[in-house]
Amino acid sequence: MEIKINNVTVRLINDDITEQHVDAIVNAANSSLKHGGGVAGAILKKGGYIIQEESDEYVQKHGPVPTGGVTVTTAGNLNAKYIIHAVGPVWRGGENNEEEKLRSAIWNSLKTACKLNIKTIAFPAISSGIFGFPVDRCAKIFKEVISKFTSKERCLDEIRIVNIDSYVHEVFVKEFSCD
Ligand code: AR6
Repeated sequence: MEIKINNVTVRLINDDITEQHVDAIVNAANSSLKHGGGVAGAILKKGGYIIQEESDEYVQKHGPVPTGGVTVTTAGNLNAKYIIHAVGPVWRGGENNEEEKLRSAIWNSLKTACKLNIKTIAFPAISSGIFGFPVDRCAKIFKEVISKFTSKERCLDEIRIVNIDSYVHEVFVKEFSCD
């Protein structure tokens, strides 16, 4: 599915995010940047251990990345220039600012992409896997943040949201299809 939001192309793709050819791939990371399963595991497997090494160096120097925050490493063997590691919230029932923290993780990723002067970015559905964030709320928040961001900043040409799981993909398609 492809739509325009404030003149930016938004593409929803049912695929492995590590197969994308974009300037930056966003990782669904944890605060200690210990890349385990899900998207993080796939990025490490295909991108190479250099991504974990750079992540470890960052944490040693600056400490853990706060929830809602991001940091950047190179992308190793992936078809991208950068990995933007975004730390989404663990879902704990919704009363712990989870939605706000997910908004920050997406917003900070977009802001970082603009600072890096890049044009295309691919997002996973941050927090909606191992971290248990409800998929429909996650899709709503993505749409809301992308709309708000692109109404202010014109730096990006294309934003992709890529999910390997066809159910999650369909939930996003439904959300982005309605006004
Ligand atoms: N490509 C595209 N989407 C994927 C892929 C892939 N290769 N793999 C999973 N998804 P998750 P989180 C989807 O668990 O919930 C790791 O251990 C998946 O269907 O990767 O933020 C980290 O190190 C789901 O919709 O991220 C953290 O500790 C979405 O991507 C923790 O998991 C996000 O799932 C982060 O958990």
